Amino acid sequence: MRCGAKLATEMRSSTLYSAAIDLGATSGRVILGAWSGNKLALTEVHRFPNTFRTLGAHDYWEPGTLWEEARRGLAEAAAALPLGARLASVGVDTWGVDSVLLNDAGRLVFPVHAYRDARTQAGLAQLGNTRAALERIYAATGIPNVFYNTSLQLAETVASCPAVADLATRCLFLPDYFNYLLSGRMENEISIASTSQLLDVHSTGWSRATLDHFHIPPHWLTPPILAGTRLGPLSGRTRASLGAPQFDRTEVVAVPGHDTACAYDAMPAAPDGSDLYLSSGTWSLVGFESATPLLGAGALEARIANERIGDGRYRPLKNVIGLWLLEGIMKDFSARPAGNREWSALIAAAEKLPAPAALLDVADPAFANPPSMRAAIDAQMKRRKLAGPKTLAAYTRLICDSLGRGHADAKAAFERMTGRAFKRILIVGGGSRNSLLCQATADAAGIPVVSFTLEGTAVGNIACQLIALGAVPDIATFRNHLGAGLKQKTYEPK
Ligand code: LFR
Repeated sequence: MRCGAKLATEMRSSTLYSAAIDLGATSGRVILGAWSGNKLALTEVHRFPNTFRTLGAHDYWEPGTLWEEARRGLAEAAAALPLGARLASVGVDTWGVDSVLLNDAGRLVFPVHAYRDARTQAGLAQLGNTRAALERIYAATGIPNVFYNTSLQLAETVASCPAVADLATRCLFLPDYFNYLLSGRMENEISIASTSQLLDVHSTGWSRATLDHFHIPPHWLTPPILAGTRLGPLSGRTRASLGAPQFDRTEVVAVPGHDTACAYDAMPAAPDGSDLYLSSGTWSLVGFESATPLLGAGALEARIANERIGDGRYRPLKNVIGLWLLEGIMKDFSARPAGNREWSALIAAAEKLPAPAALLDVADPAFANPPSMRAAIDAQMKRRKLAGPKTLAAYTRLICDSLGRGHADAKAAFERMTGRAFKRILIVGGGSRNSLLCQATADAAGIPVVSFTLEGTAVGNIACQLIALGAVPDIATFRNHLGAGLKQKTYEPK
């Protein structure tokens, strides 16, 4: 949606302030963006840790805590504005797949499970063992059978608590839910909807056959909106709770609700499509943009997820386990580097070690949510009759080299299937600061890795708001402006 040309001109001439609420599985942040003279300046106004809580046999998020932190961040954003300035807009993105069930009055009718909850394991195995159903569902949704899929989660909810089918009238994904709290509007946004394994891969609607397969009430979901839709001003309640005049005309914009979609939007990629994208954080998401999905037996075998860009096009990607491995190992060594200096020292120590004789099989399902990551890695090494690492630096080396190989395998699979030849891998996210990981990826893939000092997800989130407000014409123009001022580092393959 665009606002009038007059307003757009007015906005271009002065600074426009937008806030990104970016919720990650291990940390959340609120970032204030100031857009002026075709340049985006970011200020991180609030950062907080996030974690799921285990209660009995299950894992849950705390939506109340997340909302509280989001509101605190908005208050900080208002406090950071220059005198007299106002916040033009706000947008929310989160990790994928997790959802809330509500009634028409917007009340939560079921606890919010976290995607690493083992409750989907039985459903995962069942679908994995039913080839015909697996093929049908992949052909319908373009999403492979992964333990965290919303499809498996909602199927388990309905099977274990059948009464929920009557209690709940709506299913909103997490960013949709926060958009609802902010604006009062219940909508499903397409990029986050596409992580569910319930969206029809050939249209922008839901796959009825897939909903039926998982016994999910179809009325829980409404036709997804595209990213960039303006949801309206902050609701009276939210506006009142924030109190400050800076929020008087703040608009809620449905940005790409999926953090990975936001991160991809921020990639200053070559317009000819020759760059492969790597969003590297808790997960490694390797993919590219495409007008068409990648389907068929080869794509299913390679576990390619045809997630959607906010405008409805495709982001075929492979999800490699990511730095979750390293986060897990840190817990086992209770030696988490305190700051950037300590991180650099650990990476430098790992870089000095000889390359490991054999790499991890990063697709091992045992790595999904183990009680001890070190024990899970050791068990795999033992099973394969390999000597395991002993020190934190040695684990770090093994993990980074193995992820590099995983990234390169994803590239090879995409090239095989599309006939494309990627020339560079662009990396954003926490992993872009990890020189060991960047070099390992370049070495394994045989092409340069270009890392950007860029809060990719927040930048993509804000880019969508700027486009919705009419301050920037489209994402290609935004990337052009962004690329001009970015610091980058290139890792050549050795
Ligand atoms: C990254 C991410 C991935 C998704 C995983 C689980 O934060 O959104 O894209 O596959 O979380 O939802």
